[in-house]
Amino acid sequence: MKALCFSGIQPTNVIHIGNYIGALKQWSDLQHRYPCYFCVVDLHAVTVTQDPKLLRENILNTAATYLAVGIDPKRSRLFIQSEVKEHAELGWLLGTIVKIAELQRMTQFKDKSKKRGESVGVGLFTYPALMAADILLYDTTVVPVGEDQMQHVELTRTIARRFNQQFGDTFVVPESLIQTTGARIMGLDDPTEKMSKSARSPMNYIALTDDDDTVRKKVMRAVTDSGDDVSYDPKKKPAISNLLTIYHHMTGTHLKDTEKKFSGKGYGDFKKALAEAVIEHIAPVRRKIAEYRKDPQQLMKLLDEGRDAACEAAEKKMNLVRDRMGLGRR
Ligand code: AQP
Repeated sequence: MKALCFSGIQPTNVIHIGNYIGALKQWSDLQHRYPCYFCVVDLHAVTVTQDPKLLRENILNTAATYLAVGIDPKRSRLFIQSEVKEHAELGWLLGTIVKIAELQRMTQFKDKSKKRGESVGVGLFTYPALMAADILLYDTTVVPVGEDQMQHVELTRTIARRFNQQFGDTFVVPESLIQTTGARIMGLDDPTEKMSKSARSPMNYIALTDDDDTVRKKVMRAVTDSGDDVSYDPKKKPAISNLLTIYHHMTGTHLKDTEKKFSGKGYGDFKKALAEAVIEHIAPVRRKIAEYRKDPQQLMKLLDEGRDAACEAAEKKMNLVRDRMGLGRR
């Protein structure tokens, strides 16, 4: 069986360094090991209210970000989820396979619905069925995910096995591929919650499009712990440990070496170094995003090509699924 990788990001806002460390950075390496499908998952984005004009902007910015971090359209298929209709169709069908109790156990749904109360739509609840469809449509074998998405990949595996048992061998059962350090980057304004695109304040995250001064301001204002020693201890010092983790991912420096380097220097010096490390890493990405956005024709052409290739594979799989389930006419 051919190894294949699928992943996606919701175009719900600007992409932040949590998305970069937890997902994008891995993707650009993975494409050298596997054929990859990288999708802008706009159907997932609308599971919470979006402004239509802004959503279109965010879709193109997200696609430009994929390219800017090094996703190579010659190696990988880059496309927009809603442009391949089979995602929605298979999402519906898998919704008939997954159990309500399984969806109720999803911690991401619990967290997101707690914040939104009565206004939660059914789509947010059935989100994992659509995510399973995204993955299973392409015979994906590996799914690079942050810790927060692991539960959804586990459920995808359950759904695939159940479908195969009920209707015969149809889907490949995929594996999660997770980074051990820095899989969960926490908010700069609150190290007890993960950094999130839809955070209330932009002080929560560093966007890949933030200019240098904004990065400096956000890092310098990031919440710290009591005391002043720069040491890694996620339980006792969650804020500084989070900043150390980001520093590690920006510079490749081991945590112990960074602790040594800043021993006796206090938080201020460390934060200044962190801000410069982040800038050095993301400023070229920001410039490339701007270049892709300035040349819409190139971006559109690449997205057309990605869509066509994805459609071809998805159509083939859906023909098999319809056949196995006895839908429609032959
Ligand atoms: N804080 C994070 N640390 C590490 N990885 C993260 N990811 C997200 N936040 C962090 C990883 O980024 C990928 C894309 O995520 P998504 O857009 O599908 O949705 P999400 O996980 O819900 O990301 P956000 O930023 O929190 O968006 P909103 O606020 O819109 O829900 C995933 O691989 C995820 O693990």
